[in-house]
Amino acid sequence: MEEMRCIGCGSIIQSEDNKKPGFIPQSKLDSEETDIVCRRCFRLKNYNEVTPLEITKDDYFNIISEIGNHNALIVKIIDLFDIEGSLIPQIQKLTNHNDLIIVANKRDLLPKLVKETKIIHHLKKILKDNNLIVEDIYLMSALKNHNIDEVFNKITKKAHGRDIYIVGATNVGKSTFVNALLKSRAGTIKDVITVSSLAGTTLDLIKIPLGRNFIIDTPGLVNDNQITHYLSPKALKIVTPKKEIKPKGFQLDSSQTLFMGGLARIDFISGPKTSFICYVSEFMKIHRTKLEKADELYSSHLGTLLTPPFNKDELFPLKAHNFNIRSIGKSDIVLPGLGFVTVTGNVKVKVHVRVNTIPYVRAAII
Ligand SMILES: Nc1nc2c(ncn2[C@@H]2O[C@H](COP(=O)(O)OP(=O)(O)OP(=O)(O)O)[C@@H](O)[C@H]2O)c(=O)[nH]1
Ligand SMILES: [Mg+2]
Repeated sequence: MEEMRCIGCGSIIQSEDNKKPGFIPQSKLDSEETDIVCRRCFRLKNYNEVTPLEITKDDYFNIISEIGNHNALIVKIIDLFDIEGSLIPQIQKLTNHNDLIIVANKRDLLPKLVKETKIIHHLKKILKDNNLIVEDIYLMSALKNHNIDEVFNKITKKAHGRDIYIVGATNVGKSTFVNALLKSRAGTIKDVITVSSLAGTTLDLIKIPLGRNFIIDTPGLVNDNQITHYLSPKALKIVTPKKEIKPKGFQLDSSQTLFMGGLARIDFISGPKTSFICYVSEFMKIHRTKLEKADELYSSHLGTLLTPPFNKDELFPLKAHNFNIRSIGKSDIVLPGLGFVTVTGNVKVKVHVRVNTIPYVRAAII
């Protein structure tokens, strides 16, 4: 008999161990007819209740490297709000150099003003810096159903009858994309695959026949560089924007500091008075203070005035990086996973972010 799989997360259905993926009580299993969902997916979908269960990095690499045995098209989803955290440069090697297409998701979060050509230009540079060779790059919003059909048509054309694997880091929207395709192509009404703001929702391959070939949803790689991986659900709600990011501007003199909650800090070391335009979640609390008071504020008010973090578990040391920005135009200081801050002209800044996340400066995308 063919093994049964949970349609929500891809796990093999079992009734032996309720701590392992795919668990469903035997009594329920006997009464169930089609489209079985495991208890974890049932609780997530119906009560938004999280049962922590992560696949290990080894499991992930085993599942993904299996793709390398097939002649397939790899569609790698990137989160436009955390490009670096969701890049996974090793994906090309892991999938045995099958053809690779990049789809940058969550376009709805970036201001409409941002030109697509600028985003693509920026992505191309990052991909090149990471030695990734890609067939094409598309932008979409899986959640807002923006560009879904266009992306589907393009990837099916490129697939030439091969199966299409949807891969990427956790939380980039792989399952949301496959659900959107099912709605638009197969006429399903509800989300078939479980999606959530939790990292590691999909646990195994989910193979879906669509048109001439299969589309296969895959688990995401939990990436140590993704700041969101270290935050509690409460903090995640603050850090993750829900809609188009609206800029918040601060006129700063040098020797002033901006705190993004207690998660990041930008010290304006030197340069003429200028505006720091913050593109972060609408819920993020931004504090301005004098540079000379910043250390004291951080040590005495972290977790109270400066939140998130909210509790000891999500405390992590910040590491400082110096940038001497020389530009006749605008530059973005990118705080991976949190957003970016646009400055104009020549400014010297010190950027403090969580160790393991690397901030950087790019030509402004707006
Ligand atoms: N704003 C926005 N949010 C999105 C978009 N696509 C997905 N999301 C949200 O991102 C979160 C993760 O979505 P999933 O589809 O579960 O992500 P995934 O890549 O399948 O994650 P794993 O299965 O954990 O690897 C959910 O809260 C989605 O609602 C999008 O286009 N825009
Ligand atoms: Mg998923």
